[in-house]
Amino acid sequence: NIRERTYIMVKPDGVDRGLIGEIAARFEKRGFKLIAAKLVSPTKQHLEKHYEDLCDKPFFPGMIGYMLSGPVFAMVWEGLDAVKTGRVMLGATNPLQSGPGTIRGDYALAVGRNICHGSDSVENAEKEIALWFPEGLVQYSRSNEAKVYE
Ligand code: YYY
Ligand code: MG
Repeated sequence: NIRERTYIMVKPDGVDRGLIGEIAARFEKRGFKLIAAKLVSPTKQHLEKHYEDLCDKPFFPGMIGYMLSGPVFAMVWEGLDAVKTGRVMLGATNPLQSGPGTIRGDYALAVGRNICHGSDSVENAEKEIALWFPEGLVQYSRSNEAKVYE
């Protein structure tokens, strides 16, 4: 589905380390279409909602604290198999297991400082996009579509 959408977020450590452009550039150059983006300081309640499936995990409080340490850069990217491909581009949750060429494999070392988030299923992507962009997305057509897709 070339209209599949995924929620990609540069976490506070990624923002602080100056990696917003680097991470966005990888999705942009791959051929994905940016349909929403903003720098935002989410509340604790908002982050707890985003990570609600993990609320029983021992690392949850520390992870929420880290996510509150600075602003995040929220993005929605659209394109062929965006959810699965986005996860491949991010790399494994633990950066030590992320291959070179992936975002985490190139820029991170610790699981609790893995610089970026990407939706893990189409269903969760839809939930996350609604949570982070209640104002809606940006509609426009791209002139390069026939070069990106056959
Ligand atoms: O989707 P992904 O970010 O790759 O991993 P999740 O299992 O959804 O965990 C979310 C987030 O929690 C992860 O990116 C870092 C943090 N975390 C952690 O700090 N320690 C762990 N053992 C597992 C996850
Ligand atoms: Mg996850």
